[in-house]
Formats: sequence, C-alpha cells, structure tokens
Amino acid sequence: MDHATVLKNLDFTQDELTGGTLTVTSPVDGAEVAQVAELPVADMAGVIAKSQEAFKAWRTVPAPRRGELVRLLGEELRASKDALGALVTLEAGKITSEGLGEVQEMIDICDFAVGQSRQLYGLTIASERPGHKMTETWHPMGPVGVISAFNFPVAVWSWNAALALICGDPVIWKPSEKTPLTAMACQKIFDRAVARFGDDAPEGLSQLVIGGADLGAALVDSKDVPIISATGSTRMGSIVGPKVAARWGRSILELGGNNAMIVAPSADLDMAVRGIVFSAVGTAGQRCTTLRRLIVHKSIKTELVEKLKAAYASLPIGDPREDSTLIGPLVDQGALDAMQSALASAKAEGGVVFGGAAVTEGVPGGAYVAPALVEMPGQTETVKTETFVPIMYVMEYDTLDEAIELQNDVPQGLSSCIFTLNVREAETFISASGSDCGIANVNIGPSGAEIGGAFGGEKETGGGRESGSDAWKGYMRRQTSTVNYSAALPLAQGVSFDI
Ligand code: UN1
Repeated sequence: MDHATVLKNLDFTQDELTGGTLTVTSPVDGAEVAQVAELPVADMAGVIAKSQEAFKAWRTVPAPRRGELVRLLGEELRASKDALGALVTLEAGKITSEGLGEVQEMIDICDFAVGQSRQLYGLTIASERPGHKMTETWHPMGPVGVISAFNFPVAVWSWNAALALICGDPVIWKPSEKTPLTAMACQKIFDRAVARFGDDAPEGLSQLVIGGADLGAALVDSKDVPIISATGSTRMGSIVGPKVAARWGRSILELGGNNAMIVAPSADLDMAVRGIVFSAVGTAGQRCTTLRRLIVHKSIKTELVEKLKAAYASLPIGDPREDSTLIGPLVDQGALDAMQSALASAKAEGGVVFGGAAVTEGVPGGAYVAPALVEMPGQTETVKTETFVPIMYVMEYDTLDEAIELQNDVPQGLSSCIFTLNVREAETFISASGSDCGIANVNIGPSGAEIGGAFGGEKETGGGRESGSDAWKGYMRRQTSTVNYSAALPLAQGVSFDI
C-alpha cells in the first residue's frame, strides 16, 4: 500500500500533513511524507492546566466506568488494527506482521486494564488498638506525562494510557519526533472512543504534544505532572530521572537494554536458533529487548555459530510491506552509521564480524542493513554498550557461574534468558543468584514479552515497571486510614499522653 493510502485510511487531512515545521520521513523509502505542526513550548502551561482540570473531574468517575472508556478504546483499536499497523510500518519501518503485533499489544493492554478497573484493591489491616480499623486505599494521582520512543511508537503510550485512565489519571503524551503521525492517529482513535463514551469524560483527558525535547522538558519540570513515564535511551533517563526526583515527582523509566541469552550444552539447538534469530534481528534489532549478547557453552559454540550464519545468510531483507520480508529498514541513516562505527570498534577489540553490510539493492531506498554476528574474545566495552541496531556479539563460557557473571556484567538490566533442558541450570538462572534483569526467561528469547507481566528492568534500565501485574500501582497514590469507632482514644505503641 502506498503512503498516501495508509494516511487516507486513518482520516488524515491535508491540513494535518502539510505546512508544519516537523518533517516526517518514512524509513521504508526515505520519502518525506508530511510536515506536521509543532506545539510551541509556551503552550505547555495551558496543556498541563487543562490536564489538571480533567483530573479533578476524572478522579471522581467510578473506576469501572473509567474502564468502560478503555473498553471502547480497545474496540476502536480492533476496528483500526490494520490501518494503524500499516502506519506503524510506514513511520517506524516495522514489517507488516510486527506493525500489527504492536497494535495487538495495545488491544491486549486495554483488555487487561478493563478487568483491572474493577480490581484496584486495597487492604484491610489488623489494628493494634481496640475499636479501630485500618485500611489502605489507592487513589488517582494526577496527570501522567508519557515520553515515548520511535521503536514502539504506539504500544508504549497504550501501556501507560490504559492503566493511567482506569486509575483516574489524565495523560499528556510527547511522542518521538520521528513518529508523530502514529501518535496523531492514536489521538483520533482515542477521540472516537471518547465520543462514544459520553459526557463524563472531561476535555483534555489524553492530550498529544508534538515537538522537540523542550516539550518533554516542560513535562519533566512541572510539579503539576506528578508522574513521568519515559521510554528511551539511558542518556535521556539520566536527565529525566534526577529532574523528576528533585521536584518530588515519580518517574517510571524504561531505558536501555543489553539483553543476553545463555545457550547451555543441553539446549535444543534448533529451537535456540529460532529464538536467537527472531530476537536478534526482528524489528531490525531496534527493540529495547533485542538480543545483543549470545553467551554459548564452548562445547557447542562452533556448531551453533555455523547454524546461525546459515540462517543469517538466507534472511529476507527489504521492503517491510512485502509479506516475505523479515528484516525491514533501520529508522534512519544515523542508525546505520552507528552500526558501522560499533562494528569498527568491535573489530578493533578483536571481534570477527559476519554480515553487517548496508543493503542497497532490491530495497526501495531508506537505510537497510544485513544483521551482524560478531564473535568476540570477551566482553569488551563495545559489547557493554547498547547500539540500537541488529548486532549480536557472541562469547563463549565454560561454567554456568561464569556465564551468569558475564550476563550480569553490563550496566543495563532489562531482559535475559537461558536455553537449557537442565532444570538445575534453568532454576539457577532465574534464582536470587541468577540473572539480575527485570525479565529472565527459559527457552524463550529475551524479546516479545506479553503484556500480562510487569515490563521493565534494573540498573541503567531505570527500574520502572509498566504494563501488567501490579504496575497499575505506579499510577496511583496509596492512603492508609485508621478509623476509631470506639469511645476512647488509645495511642499506638502503648504511649500515654493524658491531659
Ligand atoms: C520496547 O522495545 O521498548 O517485549 C518495548 C517486547 C515488546 C515490547 C518492547 N513487547 O519486545
């Protein structure tokens, strides 16, 4: 489908696509597809004030009713799945199946949030005083600023928005400058859900702000935005985190990953090969969960690397809109340059590079590349650095302890996995002395997590958790209430203070 049809299917008007200052380029072919308007930073105060107003109304709407809005959002997303998936392909360069998968992830989190809207459970706690009752209640917190990256241009908003909305919080979304169109399409879809929902959805419940880093900074600096959920580089997070902390805000950070797989001698190698290839080269290596380090037992390294090289050599690279393509483009030329410079550094450190060349034939333009597999003599500085491209570094190990030590010896702590059929190895890997990551899988690659689990990681990944499990608590404030229904006023801890 050509770019104009993709945009038409989502009801974009000429006004929305022309005359603005932000140029949108499709990674598919490098073509300019739109010039969209940017919000002047001076308007941010108004946006935040509107969000605060919306909060005052929305926090009083019963949570299951708030869930109804998210249910409608899920319905609208189902109806727009093909159209929005195609726009993700146009704007982020994902292959068709992954574009659709991203929208499915949005639908899934909506379903999850609808159920959660009836389960914002608190506690009843035994009081030590007679005639007293102690409870813990979760209350809405206020506007949530969502800063998202190009690589999951719509799903990350939905993880945050679906939960924030059922929790009683309005949302202000600052998407990546590389992907404003997908964000605008989500706003249209959200507006349709609001129109069906009715008047108890206040104006400005979910606002979109398109523009540069100064808009993100306005959210980060504002005391009226109590929660900042930021996804992106560790460098960005190292600025956002301390600024939010300095004003006593709460941040949910989902930053860099440097995800590893350990392949043990007992592993089912054919399954491991499939797991490795999807997680190392899927999304052209541009997931925060992408497999970047392969730690293989020395007894099977030669065999596994041979199998991988054979698989890499036959991967269909090209136009992400073609059904047969598995590897689409990098987001832009800058990513390709970063890849070449990481490969040069790896070589200088003793790495042996397979693949990694730019692909210019049989592609519609854009920055296409063959994924690289690099055999490294050890875990060098380059291996410890996340480069957001399809490079997988391969290292060998002797004992499991050594493998776990290598897995953990990087600054990032997002996702990890082991392929083994040995239950001792598997359980050790996910035990307290195993992987130090937020995600640790067995016989599954590090990427492609389901929404039901809490998503996020430790160390330089930032510590935040989004999506499933009890991540909803990150969008609410906890209140402990002690109620005295007796006729006396006993003090806790047996303190006497008679007047
Ligand atoms: C990201 O790359 O920022 O686990 C998110 C995965 C996806 C989410 C990735 N569900 O790979």
